[in-house]
Amino acid sequence: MAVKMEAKTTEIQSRIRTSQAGIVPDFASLGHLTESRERRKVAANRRSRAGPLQMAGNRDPSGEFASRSEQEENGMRSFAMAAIVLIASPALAQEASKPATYSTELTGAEGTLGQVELADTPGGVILHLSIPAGALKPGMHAVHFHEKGDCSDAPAFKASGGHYNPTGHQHGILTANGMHAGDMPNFMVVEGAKTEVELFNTQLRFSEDPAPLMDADGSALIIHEGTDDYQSQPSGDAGTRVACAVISKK
Ligand SMILES: [Cu+2]
Repeated sequence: MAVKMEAKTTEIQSRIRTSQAGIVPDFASLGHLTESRERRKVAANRRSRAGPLQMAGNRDPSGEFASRSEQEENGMRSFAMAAIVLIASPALAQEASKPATYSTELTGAEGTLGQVELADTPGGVILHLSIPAGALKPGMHAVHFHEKGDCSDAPAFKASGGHYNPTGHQHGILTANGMHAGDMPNFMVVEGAKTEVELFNTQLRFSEDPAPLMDADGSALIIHEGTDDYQSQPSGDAGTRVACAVISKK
């Protein structure tokens, strides 16, 4: 299960990275993907309009019978093309819609500690963390979505509540009745290096059931001092909360 999730995350990352020259997979790159699909759609429409005219110009003038059957054929072709365009349009329009995004600051014990970017996709929520060098202790850290959008009690960050778990599961990807909707893999902070992490959570959406991040009391993104063991109850024995970000309806 862990391997499957990792593979999915890798696929998303490589899709985003290959779409743009930059290393940082900002959400403009998603727009770039949909933009090129839009261009293909326009080109396909142009071809379908130009097609029958070009074929009429190439008509063989030697026999009326032959040109009539060609005309019929051309008519059939343009009808078939129109049908394809009509069938394809709803799917293309759906693909072209850009995901909703949300940006918020990550707060530590002494103020701003980094940046959080979220994107709401048909398959789940993409989380992108940007944390400057030196802001977090080097090593592996747990990261979860917690149940309330409240980071007002720094440095404890207990006001954010427990893990976001609207579906009533146990904590951890290694647990039989797991996992919480807010559970995610640990990430690495390298000494002296900026941290850029991208995770994909298939259980969450911005506002759709069964696990909307932007419900009445919002949610919080919490980073812990230690590592999630993916099985201890109720929160993976991940240690103190060291950073918090509010996620709520704007
Ligand atoms: Cu947590």
